[in-house]
Amino acid sequence: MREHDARGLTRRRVLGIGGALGVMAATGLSASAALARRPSITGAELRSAVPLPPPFQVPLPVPAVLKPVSASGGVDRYEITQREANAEILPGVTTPLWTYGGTFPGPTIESRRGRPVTVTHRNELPVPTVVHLHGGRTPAASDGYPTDLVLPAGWQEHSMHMGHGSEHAMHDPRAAVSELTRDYTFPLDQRPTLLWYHDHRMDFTAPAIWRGLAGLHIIRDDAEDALGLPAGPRELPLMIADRAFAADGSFAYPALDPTLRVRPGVREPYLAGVLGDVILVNGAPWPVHEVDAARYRLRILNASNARHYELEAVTDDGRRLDLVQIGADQGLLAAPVTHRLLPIAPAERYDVVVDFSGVPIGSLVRVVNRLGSGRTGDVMAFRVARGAADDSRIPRRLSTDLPDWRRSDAVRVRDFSFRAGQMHAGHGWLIGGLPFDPARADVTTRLGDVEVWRLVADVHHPVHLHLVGFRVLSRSGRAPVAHDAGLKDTVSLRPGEAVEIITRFDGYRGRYLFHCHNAEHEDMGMMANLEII
Ligand SMILES: [Cu+2]
Repeated sequence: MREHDARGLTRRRVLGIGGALGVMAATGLSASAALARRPSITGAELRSAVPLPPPFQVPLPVPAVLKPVSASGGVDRYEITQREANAEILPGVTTPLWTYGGTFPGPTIESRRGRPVTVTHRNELPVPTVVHLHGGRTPAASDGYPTDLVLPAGWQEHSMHMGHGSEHAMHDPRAAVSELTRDYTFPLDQRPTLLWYHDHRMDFTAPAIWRGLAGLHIIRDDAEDALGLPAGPRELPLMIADRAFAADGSFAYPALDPTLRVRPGVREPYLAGVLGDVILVNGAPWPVHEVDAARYRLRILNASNARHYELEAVTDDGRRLDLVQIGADQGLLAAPVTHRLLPIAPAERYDVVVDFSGVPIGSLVRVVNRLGSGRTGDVMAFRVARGAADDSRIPRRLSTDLPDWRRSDAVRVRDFSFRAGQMHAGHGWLIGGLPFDPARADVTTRLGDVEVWRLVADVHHPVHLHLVGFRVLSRSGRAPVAHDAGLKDTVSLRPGEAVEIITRFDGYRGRYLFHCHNAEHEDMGMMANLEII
């Protein structure tokens, strides 16, 4: 696509803030009511039909680190089988899951910066799958485009007339479909950080993640190792995800087609997003973890489909501990930023250090969610079990390699609205007024170009760009907020907000995506193509 075409497309998409605050069909809120209320939740909550355990009883699991099947030739090779498995998530209750390798979360992959990894995924699930490494700087062929399906054995395309999902797959001439297995190659030539891999199948991403298809991938390098941050057992990945449980112990989900084979979508009350009434951390409900009275590095991911959190660490005597942020989605900040309250939207990651040394031995530090109510107001707890020596530190300078793009570097500015609208004669979520179409060119840009994007929202939309990290330039004309620091790949648009981001499209040419990471919005059209030429 020629550049002037791309510019023409951009002009057609220009929308003022006023445009984005039009009718809010999904919530029934008028624009002024939405602004006044700033609803803390976008979505509707399912209620579990089984008894729920008291908080802070189940120990925090830490996902096992996967061993490579081979490390020869400078490449780490892994194999993961996607399969059904049962887990005891609530004590005494069996929950059937869709898993990577039999567990939820899936196994963690640990890598070194610049050392390539190949993961052979084998699909033994009853539906097609797609793997995306969120935050990865990945060649397009391994980035998990939603129509690049891995089909299970014996899969037949079903009833094309019934679901637009199948039509999309069939009508995307560029789809690279494979049978049973696919090798995903990740060069990992990027800043060290916490990534996550999850399903990204056309029209069915949200229920597939909900059933368990999510895992962590950590990239490290020598410079980060040398900083002296808390490490070993004092570095904990925390994948936070809400779920609800049906009477038979399975994860409840309001899918129109519970087989997830043909018809995409969710029942009407849940069109804005599916929320659960149980908060899982690393797959355990409201867990507790014993810690030393020392600094801990908590690598937090919000893997929820639609739930936002505002996290606080509160001691038994009501004191709020500092959450010292050292990293964002795409790695270390330049310098630490101290928060008392940390908002986290779906797919965002925050790397924080919490110091338990001033907390009385034997007492609890609760991680609470100020956006929750009742049981969803709790996330997990740490029990400070013992005094201990601590030679960790938080350097005042954490990194010196953050990109410093300026507005004047940008060769173009694009505007995108993220809002509710019509899709296939029903409810959809649209970018620039359009539902996703794999065959349409939405953004075409040249490798190496710097661009400013202005994103406006009706309700909450966590916007994610594949391939590249970006920096937040402004929020509704004002300076970014404290937790916008560093290099991000997902930015939380709050209701009625306009956010400017800046990035350089480098890495690889090819077909990528940008989309809302409210997983239900994503399945209902809120994705667009990003073609780098
Ligand atoms: Cu959204």
